[in-house]
Amino acid sequence: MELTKHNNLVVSIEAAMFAVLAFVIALIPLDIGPFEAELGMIPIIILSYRRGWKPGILSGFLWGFIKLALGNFTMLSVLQVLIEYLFAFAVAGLAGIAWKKVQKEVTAKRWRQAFIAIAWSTFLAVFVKYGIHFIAGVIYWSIYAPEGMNAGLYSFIINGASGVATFIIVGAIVAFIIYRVPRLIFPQSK
Ligand code: 218
Repeated sequence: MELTKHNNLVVSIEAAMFAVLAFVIALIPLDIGPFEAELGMIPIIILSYRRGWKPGILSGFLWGFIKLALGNFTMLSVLQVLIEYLFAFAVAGLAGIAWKKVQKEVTAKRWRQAFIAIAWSTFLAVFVKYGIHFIAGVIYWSIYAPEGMNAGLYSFIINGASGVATFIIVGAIVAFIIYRVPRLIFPQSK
């Protein structure tokens, strides 16, 4: 097989494998009522530093697709499901916009710089994902708001707290994993 085709195939297979890993890791019950920390973002973000944002987005999309295929989701409307389980999961791969930077700093063992790049790019991915859940929350989830509470405030509290918890936990674990096993983000070329 032509080398670029072979490489694309390897990248797609990795995207699928990391999506399965994300699904499995996210089965760890970290939800407290309506609050959550989305641990499944860990493998998607690591893949996005390994292969870039496009494979990262593909992997996030596949993760959402697996959740839908296995019935691991809450449906309030068809559009809500598409927005919250395909679009919002795909954007986890956005962290990959820092992939060259993260790879460069890790190669040079400039850990402080590497952690800064991991922090802002993980923040970006989490912020956009929970921004989408916030909007979906205002539109679709207000029926669950306590009596008299404004839909926007309710969604902001739920998704804001979940986003902050996700950023802190996922960011710290991704940084720790890359620090301990840097070769995870460097594909072996043959
Ligand atoms: C106010 C509110 N409650 C629940 C949801 C749904 N939501 C929030 C965060 C993450 C996810 C993906 C599955 O973990 C979902 C479906 C919301 N948007 N807003």
